[in-house]
Amino acid sequence: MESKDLGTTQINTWCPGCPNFGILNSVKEAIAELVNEGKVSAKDTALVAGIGCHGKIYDYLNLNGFNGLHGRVLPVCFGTKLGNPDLTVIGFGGDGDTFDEGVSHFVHACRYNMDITMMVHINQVFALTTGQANAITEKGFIDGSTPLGQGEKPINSVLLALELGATFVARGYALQAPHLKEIMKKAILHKGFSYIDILQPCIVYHKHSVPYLSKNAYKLDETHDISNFNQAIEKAREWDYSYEKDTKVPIGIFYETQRPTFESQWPQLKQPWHTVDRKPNWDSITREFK
Ligand SMILES: Cc1ncc(C[n+]2csc(CCOP(=O)(O)OP(=O)(O)O)c2C)c(N)n1
Ligand code: SF4
Repeated sequence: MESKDLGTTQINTWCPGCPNFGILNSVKEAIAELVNEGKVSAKDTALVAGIGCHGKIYDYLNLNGFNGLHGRVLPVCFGTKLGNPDLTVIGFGGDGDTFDEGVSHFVHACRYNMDITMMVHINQVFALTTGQANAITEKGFIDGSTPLGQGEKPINSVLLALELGATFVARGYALQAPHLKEIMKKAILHKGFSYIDILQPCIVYHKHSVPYLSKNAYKLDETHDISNFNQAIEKAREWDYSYEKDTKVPIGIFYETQRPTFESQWPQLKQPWHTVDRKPNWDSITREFK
């Protein structure tokens, strides 16, 4: 398989130069490589997307899936995985989608450790609706909805995922696509809940993040021990999603550990639903009511 086989004929309506193209190319290459390595099957990969600029990725990937409601990527991922645990389930959310409308689902996804991968496009605004501040926007950000400046500090999404117990936590940068692709491959293969925080600066409504991130993003190297939780927390605290100071922004895998997945702990799920014989014997079921 070539990555172009995962493309579609839909007209792409992202702004020319949007870093979402980097995410699209990375995920196509990651999945094509995993298919060629015999590690996943494209036919058994299910894609779930939210509503927003990020959600359009659903139209541009030739995979099965479901484009759901704003903020509800994770519940659809859960249902898909529970319906057929053999599927490789990948969710794409916006930062507003995931940390505003859908934040409670994120909390429980990290706790549950269901075997799914969640990729969140971090552009620090509600981009599709023209750039309002969201839960990851830095304090002081001025736009039409916050003309006097955003008052609250942003959520540190990597730190949140770690504290909530996600078993794979990483950050990628959409403008460093080969590095992002490698993170995606590892996240998809990880058994448990994988979270990737993907820095995806919106070049229309949050354009100051491009020069900042391009200058300050640096790759975690082998001195970072991904099995060390405290080190991961320390790295996550290096950048607080603000732009006041010139702070280094780590990208790469922060943390990976193993613990039982949600689906492995429920005896009812040991036999996947999709293999159950669904031809009920109506006579015996209704006999006592006759
Ligand atoms: C429940 C609900 N609330 C609000 C909206 C309106 N809405 C559509 S897209 C969007 C912004 C999406 O922002 P984000 O999730 O950050 O994704 P981005 O566009 O930045 O990729 C909003 C608020 C909606 N469709 N549904
Ligand atoms: S509005 Fe921003 S996030 Fe949306 S397509 Fe344009 S550049 Fe990308």
